[in-house]
Amino acid sequence: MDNLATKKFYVTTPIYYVNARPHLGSLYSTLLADVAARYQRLHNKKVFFLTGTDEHGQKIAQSAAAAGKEPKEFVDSFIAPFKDAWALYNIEYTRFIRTTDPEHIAAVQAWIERLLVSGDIYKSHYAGFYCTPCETFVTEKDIPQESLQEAAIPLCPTCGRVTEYVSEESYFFKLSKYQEQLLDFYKDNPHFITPPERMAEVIAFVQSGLKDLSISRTTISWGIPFPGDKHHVTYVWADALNNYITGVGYGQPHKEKEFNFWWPADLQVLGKDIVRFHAVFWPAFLMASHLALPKKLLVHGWIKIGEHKMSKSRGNAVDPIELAATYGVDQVRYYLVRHLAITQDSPFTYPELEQRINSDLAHDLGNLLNRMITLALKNNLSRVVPPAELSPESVVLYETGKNILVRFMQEMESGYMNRAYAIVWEYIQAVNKYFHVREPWKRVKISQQDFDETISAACHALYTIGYMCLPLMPTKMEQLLQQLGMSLELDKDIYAELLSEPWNKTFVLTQGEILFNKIEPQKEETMAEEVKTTPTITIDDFAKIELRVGTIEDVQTLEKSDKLYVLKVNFGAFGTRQILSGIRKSFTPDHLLARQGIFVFNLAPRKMMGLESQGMMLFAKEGQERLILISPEHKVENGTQLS
Ligand code: ME8
Repeated sequence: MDNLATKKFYVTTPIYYVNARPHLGSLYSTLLADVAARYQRLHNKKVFFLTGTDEHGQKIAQSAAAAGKEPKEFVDSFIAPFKDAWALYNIEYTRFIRTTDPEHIAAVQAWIERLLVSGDIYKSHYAGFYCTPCETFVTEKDIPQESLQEAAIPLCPTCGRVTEYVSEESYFFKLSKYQEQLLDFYKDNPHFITPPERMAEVIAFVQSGLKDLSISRTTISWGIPFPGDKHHVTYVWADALNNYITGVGYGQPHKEKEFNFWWPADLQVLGKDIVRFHAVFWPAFLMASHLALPKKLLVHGWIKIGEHKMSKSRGNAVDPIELAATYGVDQVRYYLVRHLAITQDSPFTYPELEQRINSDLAHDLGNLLNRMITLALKNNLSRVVPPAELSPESVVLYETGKNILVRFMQEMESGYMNRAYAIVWEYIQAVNKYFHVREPWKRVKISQQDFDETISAACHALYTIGYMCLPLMPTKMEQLLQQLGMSLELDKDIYAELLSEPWNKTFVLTQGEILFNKIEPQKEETMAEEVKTTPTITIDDFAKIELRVGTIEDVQTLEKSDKLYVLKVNFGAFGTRQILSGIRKSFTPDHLLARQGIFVFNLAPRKMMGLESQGMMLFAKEGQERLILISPEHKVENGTQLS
């Protein structure tokens, strides 16, 4: 929790190319940054949240020409769609930077001038391949050998599209000079990149040898003019990456104090497609400028539709505006941040989104709040004062809450926001169970005092949950807190307070609107009308099937199949088994990990795609395709048999 030591938090998103409207992928990065920013504000930190748009380069110039517009007019037309989408999703950024902002342009030019003087930028000649969609020079070692042999023009190793050969005078950044310094930095800062697997890729890339980086072009004109040489414009990444410092005042003398306060960034959020630019080029630019390096890069995977990355160019992009209109802003925020695995690629599916809204939000959380308030008010309890003493069950709930809060904060600090919210849901389940066990609807007939105590404990637990979920669902959680009679307190470190305070609050309950309505699942057109049944079997037939509970400890995808997951399932004393399951369309790995399920344990092993499956996982099947995970009501010992 290193960031808690300082009172400021500076977070950035990638700046998005403005050749199309924002889609779910750009929303995802921006949401992660927003949740981090809101979380840190609740720690009473001063927060600067920078996002914006990347507006120069060949790709934008080509898109503008195709649309019959001047580049500036073209890029201007996309600013409102971005700002409107972010406003709709309650993205609370501090500044929206555009790389066409005059102060950014001046600061990038001053940066180049300084590095020309120091010798870190020099003029030479570039001959090689360029990928316009990625706006990147493709170095020889990146080009797959087959691609070199098969065609005169190689394909881009990142996006697989045809590159173009360029041979022109160019300015270079002395990237090679920083190879050792970069490797030392990674060694000294092993947590620089979350997740650590990406760090290994970056180190391998740098170890394989760095070439100097071309940072200017002579054959395009839509870019920042290169200072002192009118034939050149700045290559997009030398322009774009610097937004992270110019956005907080770098190179602007009247903003020197501001810059020194905010820099270095505490968290930079980005997708795995641009990790090399951020983990290699960007630190080297900063080293050359004698500036501190960012504290952490949070590198997330891709949102996929089926097998493909969601992208503007593929035409499979989901529109965040339409999604919010159908499902609600906070519901979409919840689903993306909680259910997409930050560390891996995750499929986006409507059934999964609907299922999460119905089960996690409407059932687990919304219903809990609603049931508790309805019951209290029905029994004339609206002002809930803290009890003189907590019952043993409430003490457990209290202690669990503190423990959950510590684990939640650890995951938030290290960037694993999906895991942090999985932990919050553990607590929501615990509160539901507490309510179920305490049976306040029966208790009220025996002891009013006991009833009041139970309601107070549930209110305190929901209050903690409300603040943990506030960064994720700001509107809904403000409503939740209001129904508990609490107004938002934003001028203190609320998490420190929640951690240290006893349950001593007085709540004033009011019945508000239902927080989350259930979604009527979209009807499957092909759904069979008649109810099918199978012939009856005898009890002896049934006794042949051995069903056991196991915990899923690992989920791997199979390259060759778009349906199968390879699960590692722990059956306790019965060992760990590999089980293949064709459920990729219904669940993300994150949804399955650490969950208990029911398995046919004595099914004869069979081979699928060359791998042995040693059992079968059971699901409830709604309609043609919708699978619902079946778990024991509460955790049981792995290997427990069903009877
Ligand atoms: O690369 N899943 O801009 P860009 C998850 N201008 N995230 C996705 C995504 C997907 N399917 N598609 C896009 C650029 N993203 C440069 C960045 S930064 C100095 C310059 C997100 O518009 C993800 O964060 O292509 C990815 O890195 C970013 O959008 C790329 O946006």
